[in-house]
Amino acid sequence: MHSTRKILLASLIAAGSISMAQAADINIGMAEALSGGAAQYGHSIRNGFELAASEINAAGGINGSKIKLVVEDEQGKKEEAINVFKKLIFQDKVLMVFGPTLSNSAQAADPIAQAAKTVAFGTSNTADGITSIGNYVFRNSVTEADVLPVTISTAQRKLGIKKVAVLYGNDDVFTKSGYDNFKKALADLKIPVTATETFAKGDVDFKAQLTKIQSTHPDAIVLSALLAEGGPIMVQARQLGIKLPFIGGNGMNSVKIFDLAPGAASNDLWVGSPWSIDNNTPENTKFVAAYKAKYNTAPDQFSAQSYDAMYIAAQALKKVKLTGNLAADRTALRDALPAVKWTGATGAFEFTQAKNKAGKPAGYDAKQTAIISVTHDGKYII
Ligand code: 1QQ
Repeated sequence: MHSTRKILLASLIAAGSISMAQAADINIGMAEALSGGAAQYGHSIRNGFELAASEINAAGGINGSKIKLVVEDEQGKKEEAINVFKKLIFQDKVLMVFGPTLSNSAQAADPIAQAAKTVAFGTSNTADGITSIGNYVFRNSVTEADVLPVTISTAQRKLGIKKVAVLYGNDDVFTKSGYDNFKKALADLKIPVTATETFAKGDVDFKAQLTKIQSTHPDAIVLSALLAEGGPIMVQARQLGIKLPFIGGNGMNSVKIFDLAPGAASNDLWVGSPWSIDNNTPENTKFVAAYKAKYNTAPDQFSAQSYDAMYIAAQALKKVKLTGNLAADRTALRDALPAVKWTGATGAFEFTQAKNKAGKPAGYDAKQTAIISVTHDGKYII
């Protein structure tokens, strides 16, 4: 080798830029909503993945291989989620796919991954039934079924609510599942419902539903919504003079609510999640600082979930001996995932097996405890 080339090569090796026996990259697909109404969540999710991947790669990668994220925008639409899952799995030949953002899209796209025996790992899918699709479907997002009973009982205890009105989106898998679980939790706690009102994706005027709700004099409004509708709902409620607390699901658990419903409009919103920015464990403190340094803004639970998910996948990958046979490697990764235990930004995490509709073992859900917080002056307070 030419001596100057040799020196250049040696200095690159010394700088850690390349290694003598550089292993192939591990391609991981990411299908998230990066445009459209659900992009409010998708951008945070992408940031979390990219931060974790860059940390893992900087620390030497996975047994010498670097993680390479193959990013696709599924636009928060189920048809697009199907398209990009197909592209990532069959064209890009990724080892596994993270996403999609909404349960609505996951219900449509995850069967593609299941049929192709490729892991689909959701970090923000909380509706019932997603992991019943099959044994290649994983999520680290805690379900509405697990969180909402805790949110309702905490709000009942702390606010002394005796009766509530319910408002929900009836054309989305997540908002409908949230409604089902709210309804069950309210019945279990014997809290009467004064009115049940609905809306659809893309609606902008909620005054008719809110006025009806107001006339039934509830103590709180239980809201199963995504941010695109949930933000305007809170604004219009306050405009109508409704100062009641709102009790929301995962869709309302984002700092974006403070932009969409500015000032006092977003006050008194109760939500549950395993993650809080104020949780000062060493893992979360490190995550929050690294996120702020990289993105110049504070993280939210969506970025915390995706950040942890990348580390969870990395723990499984470290145990897998990749052979280069894609089908075998995809299955080996699936087989290694269920045993992963990880303490990250969202606290201690492990998987729990989900069942399909016939009661047979299927995919894997998150086993984590929710913390309930309430918004006040642009902050979630525990
Ligand atoms: C789901 C959700 C949404 C709030 C994700 C952004 O939890 O669709 O399941």
